[in-house]
Amino acid sequence: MERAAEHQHIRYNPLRDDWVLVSAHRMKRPWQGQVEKPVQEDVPRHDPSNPLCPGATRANGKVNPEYESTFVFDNDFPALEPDAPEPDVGDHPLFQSASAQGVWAPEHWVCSHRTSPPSPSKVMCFHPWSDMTLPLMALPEIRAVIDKWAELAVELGATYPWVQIFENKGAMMGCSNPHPHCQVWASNFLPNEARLEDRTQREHLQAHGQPLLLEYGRLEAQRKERLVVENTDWLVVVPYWAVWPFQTLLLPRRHVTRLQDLSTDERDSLASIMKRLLTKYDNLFEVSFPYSMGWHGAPTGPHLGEDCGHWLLHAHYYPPLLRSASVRKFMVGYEMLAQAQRDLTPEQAAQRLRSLPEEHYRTRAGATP
Ligand code: H2U
Ligand code: ZN
Repeated sequence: MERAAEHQHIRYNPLRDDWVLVSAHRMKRPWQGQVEKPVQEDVPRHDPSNPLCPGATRANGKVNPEYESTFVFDNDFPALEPDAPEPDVGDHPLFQSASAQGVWAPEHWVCSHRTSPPSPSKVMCFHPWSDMTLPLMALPEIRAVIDKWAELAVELGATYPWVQIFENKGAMMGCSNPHPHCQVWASNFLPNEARLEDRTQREHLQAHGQPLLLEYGRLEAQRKERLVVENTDWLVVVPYWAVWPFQTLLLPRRHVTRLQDLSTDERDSLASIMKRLLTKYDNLFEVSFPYSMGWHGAPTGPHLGEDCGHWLLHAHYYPPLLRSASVRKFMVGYEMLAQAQRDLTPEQAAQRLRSLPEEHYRTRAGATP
């Protein structure tokens, strides 16, 4: 891979069936572009006017309980509602639309003693403190987050075909509230990314007899050059086809297709590997590292009874930062009009992340926590 670090080339992403241009030599160019404002790290631990805090009043007038671990509530400004009216289907193939609501088999919620379907848009607070983030949380606290994710995947996945769990971390990624939280959006349709990954994984299994990501993870575990962290159940790599500078892919070693199928041990080891990865991320530029992350697993709802063996559960981490806490990668010009392009190679990014300490810079001796 020596030559890859010096010469431009394109790499294939089998999960998205597209290509990325790698032009590592561009890292040497001077930067006179946008520099982000320093990230504000002095968030108050409790702010009664923050609607995500324990005991605070939300926009709809509801008061949050004095929660001590995770706390889930229905999004007061949901992008998806269970009872949206049917749209006009369109009068021409070039003007198509379709329903974007929950598909409700009433027997599901009647059987589970519900009188109405669960809201498909949830907010989940990770911790009662606003100045906490996942890498700073204790392992049992992260484990509680994982258990709650799995619970929501079961609850909403009982009928919704796709349950998207995602975290936008940091103002740079559009996060509107510093309190540690994620969102869950469930839909009656497979969103584009899900549809694409369903097709590519299905085709790979048919053509090669092995699930795409299971085969990929095993190869990366042997090759090691893109490995960031690993343990008995999980590995994290900067994927061969990564687009964002420090993008990573979190993969289980076992053929598990959904979050809710993880064993107790796998949940504990997931908490551990998340803490190690996110600590390295924060240590890279000594800043609370912004990213968007999310889980992808086999579709649910009506797909629960189908063979989804082509899927492997995984999480994507997409951080925007490139060369410092203040210089980010932009997906503009060539990326919007031609295809994704990256500067440093995935191997160089993995090497940098691998070499970082696993002790968080804010808790190191002498640091002010
Ligand atoms: P983001 O910062 O990732 O957007 O998450 C905050 C979410 O919290 C956002 O989706 C919701 C917003 O709609 N929210 C409420 O549901 N109620 C409130 O009172 C404030 C914020
Ligand atoms: Zn995916």
